[in-house]
Amino acid sequence: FELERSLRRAIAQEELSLVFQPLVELPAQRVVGAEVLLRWHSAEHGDVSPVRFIPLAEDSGLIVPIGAWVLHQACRQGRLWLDQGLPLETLAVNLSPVQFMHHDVVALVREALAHSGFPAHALELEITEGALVQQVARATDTLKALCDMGVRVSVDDFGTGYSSLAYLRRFALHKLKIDRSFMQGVPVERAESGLVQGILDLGHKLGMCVLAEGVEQQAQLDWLVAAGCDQIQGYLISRPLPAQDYVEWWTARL
Ligand code: G
Ligand code: G
Ligand code: MN
Ligand code: NA
Repeated sequence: FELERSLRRAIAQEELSLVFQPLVELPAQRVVGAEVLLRWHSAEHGDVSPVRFIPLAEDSGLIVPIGAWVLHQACRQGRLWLDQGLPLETLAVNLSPVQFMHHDVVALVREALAHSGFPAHALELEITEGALVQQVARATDTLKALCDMGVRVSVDDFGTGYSSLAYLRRFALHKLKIDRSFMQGVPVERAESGLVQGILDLGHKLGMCVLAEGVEQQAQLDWLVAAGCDQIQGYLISRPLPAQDYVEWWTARL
């Protein structure tokens, strides 16, 4: 409750910030962009993990203004990087299921793109499986509208939800992001490696891009290259970085 009161003031107090984790294309390890992740440094509570405050924001409705702030801020940052000549192809922003199901996400995205001048084709929205299957008709309309705008949508934490696979065919989805929990057994565990290979094949058969999250070891990267994985992200490449550090890290690799 105390935490919720602080969170309510976090935007106005400028306690929220964004960090950026590089997305890398295989096999060349070319940087294509970043996933945007939210950070909160509270005056009263210090650094609070999104694992704690995102659920709180969802329960209290604060996710609506916070989610809007993240999207606007991310698009503004992306526009600045494009203006600096950085070859940004993908800026991936997480959307809460609460936002996706109960609010006009299409209007929000249109506004953020218009205000910032960030191109729709460089924006990717990450949603979890659960958000897609609760209100199928509504989700279909939302995804269709986003797709018509040129915005891509990816499935975050793929493989951990309770949904059927049927939705993959029904919806216009660009990318599967294999949850990082699957990566722990790669390449040593046969069963887990088999699961990852299966998801790669499934995604590719459906014409989707497949990204592996949570890549921490060179042996995992080598295995993923051989398995035909399209993109990776994880501590092996880089931790999520503040904007300035991200640009320096990226520039050094160009
Ligand atoms: O960055 P970190 O690994 O601490 O994030 C933990 C969780 O918080 C992840 O599940 C991530 O998707 C979620 N998260 C981080 N930033 C955002 C955000 O901007 N919006 C939403 N909805 N979730 C976020
Ligand atoms: O749920 P989502 O995929 O949005 O969560 C992303 C979260 O995963 C971020 O909070 C980020 O800090 C974390 N993360 C990113 N790369 C790694 C990694 O290589 N290992 C682990 N353990 N966590 C990671
Ligand atoms: Mn994500
Ligand atoms: Na994930």
